[in-house]
Amino acid sequence: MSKRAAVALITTAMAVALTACGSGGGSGDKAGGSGDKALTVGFSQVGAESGWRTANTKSVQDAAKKAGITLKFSDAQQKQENQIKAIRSFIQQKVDVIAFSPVVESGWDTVLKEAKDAKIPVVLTDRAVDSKDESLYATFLGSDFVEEGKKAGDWLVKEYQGKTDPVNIVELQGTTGSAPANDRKAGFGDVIKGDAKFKVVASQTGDFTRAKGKEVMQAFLKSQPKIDVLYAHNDDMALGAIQAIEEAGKTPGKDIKIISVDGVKDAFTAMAAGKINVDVECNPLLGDQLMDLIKKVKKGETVERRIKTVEGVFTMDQAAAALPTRQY
Ligand code: GYE
Repeated sequence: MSKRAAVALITTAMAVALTACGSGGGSGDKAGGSGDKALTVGFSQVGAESGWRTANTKSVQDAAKKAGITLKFSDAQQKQENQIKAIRSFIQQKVDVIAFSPVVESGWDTVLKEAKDAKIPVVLTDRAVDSKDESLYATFLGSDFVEEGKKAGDWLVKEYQGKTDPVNIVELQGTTGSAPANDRKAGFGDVIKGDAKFKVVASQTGDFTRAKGKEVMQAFLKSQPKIDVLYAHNDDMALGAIQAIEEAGKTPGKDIKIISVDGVKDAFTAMAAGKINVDVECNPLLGDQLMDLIKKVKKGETVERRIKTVEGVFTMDQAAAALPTRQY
């Protein structure tokens, strides 16, 4: 028998067994054991704006395949209207579960209500929404972005401990209105506000992309007479900014210290070369955990409302050693 035929046989046998056990259960699972039939999941991804995102997309697609889940994948190209359209189309197609990473935090109540009315559970991944009504989604899996911002701030405070001269900081924000941009800014601001020597002299969005990161950094370099530190909300913007700094004849990592977030391989390479001083890790490999959650939610099992990813902080002196084992 071919491997595929054997798998099909086992799957069928399992399905029969599960239907048999499921029929007596009746804990709100309408189709008795339907939780284990092949699920169809609609997944609306933010876009393909960064290395982090590429790794996240691959993780989700690979995990779905591994879990035997049919994934309807839609790329929103960083536009909320595209995500709303995708979610409506998933509702129309009657998918089992909708998962999505909301590009911005606000403005989701209407479409989430539509999913709820259609009895399709929603799982948030990576980014959060600011909806007051928590019944609009089952759970949220992702990083604590405020914490990441705080870690970035903590590094800075330590780096300038005992010094009194003003420290001029420029900030490259992520996509305007997105949870990671809002929270990374807030967490960082919270930590540095305790010491008046830290001054954010310019702060603007670079939309989480290399091209925008470079462009905005060029403008900062022109308008700011003295920049000591760059805080970039992600690696792609930091990498773009490094180009701008080098083209301006300055040395990234020395003349301008760089704090970044994500921890993608390209940034580790730059860090090992002395161009990024510290990188706060944000793990994009959420696929397997997401598929587990989706299955549980579909079965009506109780899941935690908020599941946080565990992450570290890497400094320049650790970069070279850590580089070979980076998975994204
Ligand atoms: O930091 C950035 C990406 O939402 C955590 O989105 C994610 C962020 C990540 O574009 O690189």
